[in-house]
Amino acid sequence: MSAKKALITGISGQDGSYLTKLLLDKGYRVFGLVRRSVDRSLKNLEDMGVVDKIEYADGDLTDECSVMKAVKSIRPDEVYNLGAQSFVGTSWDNPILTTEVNALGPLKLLNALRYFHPTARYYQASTSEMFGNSHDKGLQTEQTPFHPRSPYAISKLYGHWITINFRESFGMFAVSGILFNHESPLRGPEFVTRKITMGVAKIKHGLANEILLGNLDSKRDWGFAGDYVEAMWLMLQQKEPKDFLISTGETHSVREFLELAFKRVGITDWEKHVKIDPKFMRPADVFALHGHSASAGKELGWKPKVSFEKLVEMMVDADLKRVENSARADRVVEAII
Ligand code: NAP
Ligand code: F7E
Repeated sequence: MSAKKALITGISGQDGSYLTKLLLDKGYRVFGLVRRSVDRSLKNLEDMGVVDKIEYADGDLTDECSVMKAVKSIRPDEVYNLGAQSFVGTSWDNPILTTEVNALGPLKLLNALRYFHPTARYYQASTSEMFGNSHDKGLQTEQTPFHPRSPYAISKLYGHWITINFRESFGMFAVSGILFNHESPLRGPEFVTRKITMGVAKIKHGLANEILLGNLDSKRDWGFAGDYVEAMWLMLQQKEPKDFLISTGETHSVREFLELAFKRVGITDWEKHVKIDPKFMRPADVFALHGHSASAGKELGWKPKVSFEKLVEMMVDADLKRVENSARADRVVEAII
């Protein structure tokens, strides 16, 4: 039997890199939709050791032709739509771009599948941001009403509903995963966890003195990206298409993240190194996310493996290594010039 084909948009991002590794290990042929850029940096895929094992298709989620061409030529068994303008903060500065990519992107992809390859199974990367500050006794479940608080969350809500609509209208196997925050050493540097672990590593090595942050009381249900991509794959292996909420069931504040990250490098008086900069406060923040993913446990047999503490340690250790390696590289350059 020939290998299953998976098409991943957003393959160069954090989740795309972990998912690629997972699928290649399972024997899939992995195709990645990649948009043109000046340096074509596929750093995350290099770090994951998979950059040469992917078949690339030129394309952009804002360009319908490129999406149709990819679908028609690859005819994938599974499509994972991870491509997005994924940074909530930027979505207030670039709301139209955010909407074009995050809302119309899934529509273009679903439409291409509907007309050219309707048997493909489709995964939509939905988000806990869609809940905003809405909760049921402090928790978010699949039944919690949505109340998006940013252009990002609103664009993702469109992606979520259009996925459900194509499933209900055309009988397509199209599902949406409502994933809570998930992090890793490959997390983009603008997100609060990576911003902290990079800052901590630099402070430890005397290369910086402080980290500038916004709302330290904000709480998130933080998991490990490697665990979460398994849930995406499991969702496409089910008999019936169904949406699932994916979370760890634990919630922690930015403050707690800071405390653990500094503790990892032996710094206990961490408050000395953190300054509040109003620039990093959001016009409308989501204050506390705490997911209840019981259905994923029961029906997918999914549960997170990496704890919050281990996640923080893993991220700090990776950034310490990066800082040490770049300091070493600088010393080599200094010795040469
Ligand atoms: P990420 O690291 O920011 O990656 C985003 C990816 O989208 C990158 O590969 C980027 O490509 C691609 N992209 C951006 N604009 C595009 C466009 N116009 N056309 C095609 N591709 C485009 O995001 P992530 O953390 O891996 O998240 C993956 C998905 O899950 C996203 O949809 C995100 O919104 C969603 N999500 C994430 C989380 C989380 O906590 N990580 C939680 C819930 C949902 P370039 O390299 O070219 O920029
Ligand atoms: O912010 C607070 C900030 O940018 C987390 C994306 O993957 O997860 C991510 O979105 C919290 C917020 O992630 C800073 O106000 C304080 O309350 O790391 P973040 P996010 O906004 O939760 C969801 C599920 C997604 O779907 C998104 O794609 O931390 N915070 N100080 C800060 N945040 C940042 N970025 N920078 C700060 O200085």
